[in-house]
Amino acid sequence: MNRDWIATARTLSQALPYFQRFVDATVVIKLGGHAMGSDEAMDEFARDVALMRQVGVNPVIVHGGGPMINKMLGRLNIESKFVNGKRVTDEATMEVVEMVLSGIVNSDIVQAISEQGGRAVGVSGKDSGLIICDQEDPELGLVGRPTEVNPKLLRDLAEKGIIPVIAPLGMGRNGETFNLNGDTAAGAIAAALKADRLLLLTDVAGVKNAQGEVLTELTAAQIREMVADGTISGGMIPKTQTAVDAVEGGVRAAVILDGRAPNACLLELFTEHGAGSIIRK
Ligand code: X2W
Repeated sequence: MNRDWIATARTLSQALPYFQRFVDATVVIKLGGHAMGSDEAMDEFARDVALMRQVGVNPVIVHGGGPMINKMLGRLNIESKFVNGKRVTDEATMEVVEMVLSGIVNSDIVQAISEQGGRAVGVSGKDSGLIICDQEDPELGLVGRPTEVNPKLLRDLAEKGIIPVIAPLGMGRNGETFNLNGDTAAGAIAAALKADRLLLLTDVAGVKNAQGEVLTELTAAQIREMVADGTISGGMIPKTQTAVDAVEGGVRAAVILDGRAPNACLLELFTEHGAGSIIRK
């Protein structure tokens, strides 16, 4: 018999304890715009998500789409402006953000999961009062800060085996639509669900020490120290902050990992090896 098939069967057999460990687990996955490299990468991500559902995990997908929003704003001659990594969002920008996130990115992910035989439904934080926001900072315009998350819709969908795919928008108390950073939205949803895992898929291998080596296990206290002494800097600051807030808000563990690596989610959940940096309280 071909050795590859023997190896495949062995791999499946070795995954059994991991499948068992994650039966009925809620795993919130943030898929960043930078991690959505190519059609092939999207198909592979979708297959991994469909497989998770098949073995009894309840995956909840929250996506970003910053690069896609930038591209569309460029086509419309609207300037992209960021303050501390967040998009300054006026009304014209908000229209484009909503159009791209809900109309393009969300529906592409839903379609990719459907093509792999999963049952996925696209929603935004505005559906069923999922994410209620206040304005984060007047300087940022229509950028929201989640104040209330109502995850009942997500529980109802999970019970029926349906995978929710969520665009990071929120509704204001006075009928506004707010733009949310994708990581912020994923963290808030994971905390409201008291998720077993929050996987933050990005385009770096994980949290690195001063020597540039990826640290596989970290605590919230260690992250705080590394931010204070400058070892964690730039875009990794909000990402690690999301992870820390999530674990302190009741998520069992958060993982920062490279979404472009092959089968990143499966490697993290279903093998001893794991992937990226796991952060616990
Ligand atoms: C983000 C939403 C998309 C996002 C934006 O407008 O770009 C804010 O900055 P990535 O791909 O995860 O960066 N919202 C407030 O978070 O995309």
